Amino acid sequence: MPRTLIVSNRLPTKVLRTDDGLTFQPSEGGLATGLGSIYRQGDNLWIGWPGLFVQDEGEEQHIKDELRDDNMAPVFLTEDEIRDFYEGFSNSTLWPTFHYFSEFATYEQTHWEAYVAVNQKFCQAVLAQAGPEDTIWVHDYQLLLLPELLRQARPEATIGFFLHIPFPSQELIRVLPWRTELLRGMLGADLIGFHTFGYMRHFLSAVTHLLGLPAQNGQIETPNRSVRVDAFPMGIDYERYAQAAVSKEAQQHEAEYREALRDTRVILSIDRLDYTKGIAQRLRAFDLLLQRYPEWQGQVSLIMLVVPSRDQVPQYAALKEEIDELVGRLNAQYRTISWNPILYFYRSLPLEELTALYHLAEVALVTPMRDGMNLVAKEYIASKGDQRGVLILSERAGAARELSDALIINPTDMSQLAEAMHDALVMPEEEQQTRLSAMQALVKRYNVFSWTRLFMNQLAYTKMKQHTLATE
Ligand code: GDG
Repeated sequence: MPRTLIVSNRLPTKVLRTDDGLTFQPSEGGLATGLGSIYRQGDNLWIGWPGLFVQDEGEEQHIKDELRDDNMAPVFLTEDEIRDFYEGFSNSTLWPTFHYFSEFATYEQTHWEAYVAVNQKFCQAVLAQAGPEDTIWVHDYQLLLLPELLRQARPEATIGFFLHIPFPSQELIRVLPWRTELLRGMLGADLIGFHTFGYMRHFLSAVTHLLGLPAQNGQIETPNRSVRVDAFPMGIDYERYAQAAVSKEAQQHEAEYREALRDTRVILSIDRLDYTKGIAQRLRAFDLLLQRYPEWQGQVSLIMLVVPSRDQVPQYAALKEEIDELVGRLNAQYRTISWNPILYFYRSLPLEELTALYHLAEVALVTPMRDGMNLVAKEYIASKGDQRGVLILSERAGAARELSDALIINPTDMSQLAEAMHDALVMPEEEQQTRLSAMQALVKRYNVFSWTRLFMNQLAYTKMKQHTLATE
C-alpha cells in the first residue's frame, strides 16, 4: 500500500530533556495541524529533527521508539550541524536573502558544506523509509537540495516540494554563490508549490535566467523531465480558532483583560521575533499616531506579543535590544499613572490566551517587511465571530493577495501606517462587518485542510500526466 512521507526540518513534536527524563510536546503549529490528517493515517510518516541533541544511543533509541507510535521518524542533528546548517546557512544566508535582507546575509563555505551534508543526511533518512510507490512531500528552505538528492536515488519517485517563505526576484537569488545548486535541488520535485503567484513567477524567472531552462504556463522543461510549478496559498484550521475564541477559558481571559484595560481601545500585534516582521517600524508608526492624533493618548494601547526566536543569530539579538529600547522610550514618554501606551510581552502564550487577545482587539497590526503568507492575519479573522475588528495588513505579506478587504499598507510608509491606525479606530461598525465577513468566508473556505488536499491532488495528477506522456 503506497504511503505518504512528510519531510521538514522540525518534527511536529518537540522532545525536551527535563529532571524527570525526556518529555514529548506536540506542536500546535499550522503545518502540524494541516498535515495531521495525512501523516497520522495508516503507515504514513513525518520525518524531521526532534529539536534536541541526543547524549547517547540509548536516548536515541528511546526517542525513535516513542515517536514511531505517533508515525514520526527522527533525524538527529549534532550541535555543529545546528550551528552551521540551521543558524548558519538556513537562517543567516537563505532566510535574509529570500526576505530581501541581503545586507544581513553571510556567505560561508563551511555553512554551505554543512547544508549539503544535512540535506544528504535527510535523504538517507527518507530512503531508509520510502518504498518505490510512496509519495514524498518535502517542506521549506532548510531542505532545498533534498528533492534532487532523492530524485538521483529514486528516479521514479513522486516528490512534492512546498516553500513557506517568499521566493524573491532572481536579482537576489543570483547573488548567492550556490544559486545553481539550490535551483537544481528544488527541480528534483515533480510539483513545486509557493504561497502566491508572485513567488512562483520569480522562481520561473530565476530558472529561465540562471539555468537557461524553458518555462511556460507553470511548466519547466529540464533535459529529462518536466516539473510543475503552482501557487497554493496556505490556510488555517478555521474552526479551531473560531471555537477557541468563544471557549469558556478564552472568555474568562478576555473578561480579565477587559477589566484591567477598562475602556482603553486595543491594537494588537503578534509575531515571532524577526527583522522581517517590521516590529520596530510598527512602534515608530504608533509613536507617530500618538503625535499626530494626541486625542488617542490615554485612549488606545498597543498590545505587542513577541515570541522569542533564533536568539543565537546576531541580528535577532540586536533587534531584541532595539525593541526593548523603543518600548522603554515610548512608554516613558507617554505613559500616565493609569495608562500604558505599549503592553509588551516577550514570550509565547497558550492558544486560549492568544485567541482571547484576538477576540478583544479592535485592530490587528500585521505589518511585516516581507512574509511568505502570515497566518496571524488569518487567525485574527477567524477569531472574530462578532465581526467587529479591523485588520491592517502589509502589502508585502503573502496574505495580502487574498485578504484585499483589510486596510492594505506599505509597512515602510510610517505616515500611511499611522493614518491606517487612525482610520481603523474610527471605522464604522457596519464597514468593519462588511470587510470581516468577506474575509471570513474566504479564510473559512480555503483552510489548511483544503490546502493539503489541493497540493496532494495536484501532485498525483502531475505524476499521472508524466506517466501518460511517457507511455504514449
Ligand atoms: C512561516 C512563514 C508562513 C505566535 N505566537 C504564539 C503563537 N503563534 C503562532 C501564530 C501562528 C504562528 O505562530 C506564526 O505563523 P506565521 O505564519 O505568522 O509566521 P512564521 O512563523 O514566520 O511562519 C510565514 C508560515 O511559515 C506558514 O507557511 O505563513 O510567512 O514565515 O500560527 O498563532 N501560538 C501560540 N502562542 C503564541 O504566543 N500558541
